[in-house]
Amino acid sequence: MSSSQAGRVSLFLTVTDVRMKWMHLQDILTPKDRCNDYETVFEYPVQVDVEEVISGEGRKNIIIFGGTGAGKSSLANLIAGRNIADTSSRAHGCTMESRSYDIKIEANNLQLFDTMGLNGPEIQGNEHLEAIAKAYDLIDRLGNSGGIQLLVFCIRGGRITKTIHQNWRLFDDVLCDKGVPTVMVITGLEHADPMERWWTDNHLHFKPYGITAVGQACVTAIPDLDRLYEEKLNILKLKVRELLLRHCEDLGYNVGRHNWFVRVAKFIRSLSSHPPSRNDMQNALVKKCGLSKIDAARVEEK
Ligand SMILES: Nc1nc2c(ncn2[C@@H]2O[C@H](COP(=O)(O)OP(=O)(O)OP(=O)(O)O)[C@@H](O)[C@H]2O)c(=O)[nH]1
Ligand SMILES: [Mg+2]
Repeated sequence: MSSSQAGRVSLFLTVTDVRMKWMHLQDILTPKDRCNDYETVFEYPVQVDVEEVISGEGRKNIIIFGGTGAGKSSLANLIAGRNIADTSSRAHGCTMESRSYDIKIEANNLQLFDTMGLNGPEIQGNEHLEAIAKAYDLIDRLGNSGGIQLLVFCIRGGRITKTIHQNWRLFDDVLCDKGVPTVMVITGLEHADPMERWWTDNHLHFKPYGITAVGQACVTAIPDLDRLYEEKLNILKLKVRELLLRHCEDLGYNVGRHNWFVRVAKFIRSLSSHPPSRNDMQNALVKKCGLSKIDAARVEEK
């Protein structure tokens, strides 16, 4: 028997499955909630995130990318139907930083990667060493969990800037070498009626930049703190979920991790307004990313 509320579920375990679930729950529960033996779990209602219990095998990786403040984290929350991602966290973040969240849509286990994109057409100062280290971390996690099944390009309805274009290049051209389907989600359209009109009016503007998508959704991802638009947001959530499931590949894009990383690191370096010296770069790659000296030297090769 179970009852759910706001993305969490109370489990009242039956005797038939109590032993297995008890073992799993011991890993998830805080020490305060743990029981010393599984018999006591019987008739012991506990609160756990249902996705935590059911995620894992056959999981598909979806990367949300786009410029600073485009609404990526808000979009992750819209898709999940609850607050999983921190919004407006750029003050503490760095390009290519990412957080991942497990969600389940119908029978699909998905891992949503909420990433931080470029906040300008160039990377300033020393940030690019940090960005390279974050890229390494992202590629490592993706490589270990089956690669990338779908890209979601998140942009705020408005004109296309150089920064938007560079973010597109970073993820679509460089990280995925054009080998992963991309869908576009346009946010900030709460005043557009109908929202899809934005796409009809603007899609041709993407052409000169080579930005193409296999599907798109026009939405608002604005947080509904007072729950005034619950019904409307629910419709948008279903629209975006349907878009993701329709275009998510079965097999993930996953190439040899070293070549993959070298390609991305070279591009990030090319965006730097003041690239560091060869030595600083190689030391950072060895220290921050755990690369061998030989691999670190390859990032420098033309
Ligand atoms: N009006 C409006 N505001 C939005 C929308 N989506 C997000 N916001 C707001 O825009 C701000 C930035 O949203 P985030 O979701 O943090 O954007 P982000 O792309 O994750 O930002 P960074 O992680 O900092 O790059 C927040 O104040 C959101 O509430 C939208 O569709 N419409
Ligand atoms: Mg964010």
